[in-house]
Amino acid sequence: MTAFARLAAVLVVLALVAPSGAAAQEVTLKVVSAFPENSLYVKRLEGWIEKANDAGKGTMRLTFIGGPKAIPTFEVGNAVRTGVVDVAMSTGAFYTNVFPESDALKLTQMPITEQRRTGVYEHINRLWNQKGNMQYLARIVEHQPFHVYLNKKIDRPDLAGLKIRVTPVYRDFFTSLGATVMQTAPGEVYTALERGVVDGYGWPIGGIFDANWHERTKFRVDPGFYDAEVSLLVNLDLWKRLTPAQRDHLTKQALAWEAENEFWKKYAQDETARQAQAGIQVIRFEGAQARQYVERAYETGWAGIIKASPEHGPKLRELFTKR
Ligand code: 173
Repeated sequence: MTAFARLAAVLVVLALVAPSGAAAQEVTLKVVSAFPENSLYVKRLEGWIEKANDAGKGTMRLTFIGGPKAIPTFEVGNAVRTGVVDVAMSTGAFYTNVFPESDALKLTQMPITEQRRTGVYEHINRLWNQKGNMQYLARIVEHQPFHVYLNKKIDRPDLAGLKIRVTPVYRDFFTSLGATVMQTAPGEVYTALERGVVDGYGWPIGGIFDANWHERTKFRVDPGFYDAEVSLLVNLDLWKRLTPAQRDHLTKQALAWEAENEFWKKYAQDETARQAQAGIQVIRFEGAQARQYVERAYETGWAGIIKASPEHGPKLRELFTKR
């Protein structure tokens, strides 16, 4: 062998055993969920991770660490901010302790596709970068209005004398309707109902069967209000460290999942029917009363956001409100 051939052979071996090119690196990311393991959200997350890993061999591997048993619901935001985890599935209401604007995502009145087209997504992501040290990767739940679920009957929009389980999503609205509110993570709702600690709870149209809350639910109040948001968040330092190929892969996979959001429209219909079948009665406000109820939800919701963030709240309201 010539010296040149020997050198070439050595280089080939080196390239095989010690890949130095970024393209050859597989990075492993830790993923957590702020929602319980038994939720449909987590089932869909696990399915997504499997697909992303199949497509990402040699580029990126996502490992699911767990739900609130691994990191408590209201700690997940800080875990992403500090890089204790790399990726989280959560909702803004669960990380207002990181920055209060997070809870405003419930108030978006246009689909995420439109948010991306019109620059609203860009605005959100910049704020999430700055205030949360997070990349706002994708919104993977929408078309899911929130409702009040009750075990005591009401005949007008008045929750006086009732104790209602909340998160920040519902706090200002339900308080303005006279409720006494008690915050819990989703994982504590069943026990609170079982013990009669609460007379009802806020939750989207879908999901009350996941942990058998339907067994402890007599009424749903219509109409719904806002739009449930669940999103994928990535620690920003990690995001910046990824190679372009890794970022592209993660973005592509997240967008593919986000593109499935039509799913939630059918799911809302199915869950409505399932609730009726389970004997859950509907308390329905009609006409002007229904309109005022929803208006009040947005008024009190935005008042809460703007009070917490006079700096960013008004702009978010402008961007998120359908004209
Ligand atoms: O826990 C909640 O009621 C809540 O805030 C929420 C937010 C988004 C989806 C589902 C629940």
